[in-house]
Amino acid sequence: MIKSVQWVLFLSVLVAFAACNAPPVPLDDISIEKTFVPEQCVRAVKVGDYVRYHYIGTFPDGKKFDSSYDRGSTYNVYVGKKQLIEGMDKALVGMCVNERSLVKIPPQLAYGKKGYGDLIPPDSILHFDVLLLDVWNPEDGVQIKTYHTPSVCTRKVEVSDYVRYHYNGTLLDGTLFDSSHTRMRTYDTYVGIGWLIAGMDQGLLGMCVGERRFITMPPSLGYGENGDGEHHDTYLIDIPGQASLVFDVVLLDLHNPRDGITVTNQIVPDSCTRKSVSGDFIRYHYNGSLLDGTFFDSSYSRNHTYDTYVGLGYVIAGMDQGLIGICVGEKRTITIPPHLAYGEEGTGSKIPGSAVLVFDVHIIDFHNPSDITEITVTKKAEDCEKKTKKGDFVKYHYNASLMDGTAIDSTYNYGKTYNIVLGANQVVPGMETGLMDMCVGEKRHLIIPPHLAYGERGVTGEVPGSAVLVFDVELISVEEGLPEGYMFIWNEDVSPDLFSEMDKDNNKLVEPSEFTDYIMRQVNEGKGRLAPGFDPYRIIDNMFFNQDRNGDGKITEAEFKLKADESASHDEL
Ligand SMILES: *[C@@H]1O[C@H](CO)[C@@H](O)[C@H](O)[C@H]1NC(C)=O
Ligand SMILES: *[C@@H]1O[C@H](CO)[C@@H](O)[C@H](O)[C@H]1NC(C)=O
Ligand SMILES: *[C@@H]1O[C@H](CO)[C@@H](O)[C@H](O)[C@H]1NC(C)=O
Ligand SMILES: *[C@@H]1O[C@H](CO)[C@@H](O)[C@H](O)[C@H]1NC(C)=O
Ligand SMILES: [Ca+2]
Ligand SMILES: [Ca+2]
Repeated sequence: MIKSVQWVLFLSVLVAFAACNAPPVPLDDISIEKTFVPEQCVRAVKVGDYVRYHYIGTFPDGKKFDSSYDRGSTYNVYVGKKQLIEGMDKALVGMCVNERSLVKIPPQLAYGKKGYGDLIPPDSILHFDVLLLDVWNPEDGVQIKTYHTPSVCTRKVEVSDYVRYHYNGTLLDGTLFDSSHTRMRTYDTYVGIGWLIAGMDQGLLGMCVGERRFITMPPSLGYGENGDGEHHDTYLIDIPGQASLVFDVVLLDLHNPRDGITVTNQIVPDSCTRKSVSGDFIRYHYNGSLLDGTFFDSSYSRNHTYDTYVGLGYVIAGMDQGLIGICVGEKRTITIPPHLAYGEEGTGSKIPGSAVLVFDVHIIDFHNPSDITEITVTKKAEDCEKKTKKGDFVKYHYNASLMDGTAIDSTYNYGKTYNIVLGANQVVPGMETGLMDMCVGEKRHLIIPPHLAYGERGVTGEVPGSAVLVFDVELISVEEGLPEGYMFIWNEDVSPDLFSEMDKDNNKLVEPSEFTDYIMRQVNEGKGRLAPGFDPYRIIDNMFFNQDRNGDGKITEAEFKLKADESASHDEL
């Protein structure tokens, strides 16, 4: 054990002796040992390039005479322009960024016989441990390398456009100096009008939303000779002087302040007789997304249409415009620049400032508060003697749906007609109108606005609020009503002896049963008529009640006369 240690020591002394005393091995030329070669070399240094590099200068014995690290900044210089010792000018050519080499330079390619002041003795061989960090050429412009192209690109960035993008900014050696991600928001700016460093102003032009590219620029188009230390609070590191910059950019949004809305992907139904105008009330479904496809909201998620007036400022300006001139059933994509949407502020957590919004809309229905029931006769009656009027008792079939075709109800489901007295508020006002002046056998198509149907509230589970209704009706039968205000009329002259005819048991009182029997008999014999469509017994009870002035359940002859003399009410005999 001991022996071998001595052996090692002895050897090392020998080597040291040789290094000190033997004359240096004469070098004709520089020698380069590459100690690190990066996987990729985008560009090798050429004569005339400008480089930034770190180095440690030592003598062959290891003694350090200089180091850029000690000065805390890279050495920046043109290559091949005799600004460096000849050996260095040679050694740097062909180097790649991030490459590290040990360069040995003989004195004739360094400081020669003279040496350099006190620092470099005459005839010194110099060793430089060099790490190349940056290379550019004064001829360089912006270099753009797109590495992801979106499948659709309807528009490319032009001068004076406003863009939102994410980026990572690195130096050429990969050192990250800034990223929009660290601020967790996009970088939002005008392009091409000097809001950005020149390299970005140029490098963003022609970009599509969704595109990803590397934008590489020389310092003249970046932060120049002095770099940038002013953004200390936002940047991860200061940008050194004379540094090339590489921005990895993904474009998320793009518009021009002069933009209006755009309408695309229109699918207009074949039959469109009416287009929305300002002041209409629209019910529609929508999917909302940002320009890069990020979804932010949908009416479908609420299972409810979005309902609003259009053109009156109830919605964002772009939507107010985009919903004009639209048909029921139409689908369209409305793209809205931020100044017609939520502006520079954005809204909520999902719509960033200056965001362009894309709405895919589907119009379910619309109406105007001044609309009346729209009646279209779809089948005329063969012969029509009488047309329906107020008070008539009508029987009809209907199929009801919403404007988008959703079925709501149909009499065919119940296998029987729907029966009403017209004008008696038994159906919604729009339906009353729709069934007037109609002939038996006639068919009509009715479009009823919500204010003449179920209003803003609708019918839970059946009719949505503010829905326009569509009815196809067929009139099956009509029973003519009595003149307005009458519930019973005589077809013939009234018997002069009415009271005694009613008072069957002759006790000088008309009891309810006597009254009812009598009226029903007149109706059955065709001498009198009750208003159709109502419960006859309720009408008769009502008549009795009117006649029985003192409310004792019996009508006396005096009560009978008194009532007959008045003739103010119609429900009398
Ligand atoms: C920037 O870096 C982040 C985080 O490493 C990465 O998710 C993103 O894709 C990079 N590129 C861009 C253009 O944001
Ligand atoms: C919407 O309707 C679907 C299916 O009927 C249901 O699963 C969902 O919970 C509803 N969403 C809301 C917000 O009501
Ligand atoms: C909204 O998105 C849903 C789900 O992708 C889709 O079914 C619906 O048709 C879309 N609506 C419109 C108006 O584009
Ligand atoms: C209602 O729909 C049924 C079945 O589609 C049809 O046979 C009938 O004619 C329709 N009625 C009206 C009044 O349109
Ligand atoms: Ca009696
Ligand atoms: Ca009485």
